[in-house]
Amino acid sequence: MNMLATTIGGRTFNNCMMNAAGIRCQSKQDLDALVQSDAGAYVTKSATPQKRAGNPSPRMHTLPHGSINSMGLPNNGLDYYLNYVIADQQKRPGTTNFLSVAGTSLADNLAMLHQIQASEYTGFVELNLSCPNVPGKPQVGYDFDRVHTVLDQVFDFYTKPLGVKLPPYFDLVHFDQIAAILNQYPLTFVNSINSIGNALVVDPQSEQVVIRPKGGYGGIGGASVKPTALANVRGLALRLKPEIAIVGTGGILNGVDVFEHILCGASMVQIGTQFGYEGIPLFDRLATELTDIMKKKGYTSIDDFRGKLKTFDD
Ligand code: RRO
Repeated sequence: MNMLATTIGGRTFNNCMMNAAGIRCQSKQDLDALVQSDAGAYVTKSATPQKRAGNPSPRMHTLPHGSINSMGLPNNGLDYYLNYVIADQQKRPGTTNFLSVAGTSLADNLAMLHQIQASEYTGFVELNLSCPNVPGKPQVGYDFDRVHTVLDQVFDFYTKPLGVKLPPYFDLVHFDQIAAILNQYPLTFVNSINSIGNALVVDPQSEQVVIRPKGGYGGIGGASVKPTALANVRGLALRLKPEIAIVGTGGILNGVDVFEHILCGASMVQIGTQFGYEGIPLFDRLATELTDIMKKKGYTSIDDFRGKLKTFDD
């Protein structure tokens, strides 16, 4: 058995690393490159029912320790991604990938999930409850009653494996509250975290914001979000029922970062900002780096250390 293999919802992946939604996964060409890569799976750009152009540019900006973006859900529409994952499933039976959906209303999410339920698709769906960048549309993940309503209505009819992509939480009481809701549903996984939303980056030289949408407000990803991501992965791993796997996303640049996410409880990790900067070779590098760490420590599978972070109370 491959050292980096992982299992979620009874599906096995050869490698526990993959792209994060939105990064190099919007076109067929992007997705084909991920299929050919060392990544253990891919996730498609979050889809809306119809194609969207997204927000005006500049809408992404590189930072010394990460990135800020306000893309505004540019995507080719659900049909495009659903056709892609179904065709891929026919070509490569036995593999599982992630289809991300992010309706800007509950009605849109339900309509998309009805279409997926009725289709031949058998892979994972990642329901994005945390897009921070659509003007006038708050992040569902910060409205706990709304999360309850959405999941009640989804699980009324949806029977295929489904997970949710969450925003970062910043209070332990919020970990308790969101976990108490998520534990009521047959979720296959929870993905934590999306970007840290509605941050503001200022260029002191030009005395201007660095991205155009929403007056410069956007989501932060990359190195600077790692401690927040680890806190959320660990916070959820300690509170969710064991049937719900954790996908850890946020601040991964190297094998040590992957190792830390897994120690905090992640069964799979996703890489966003750094995959955007580095492209496909990233996955080979991370696999080598994580394998080296595991060999030095005498671990032969990620289950040997997953969730086993120690505290001073242990
Ligand atoms: O497209 C975006 O602006 C976007 C989305 Br949907 C998301 O979930 N997270 C993010 O940082 N950007």
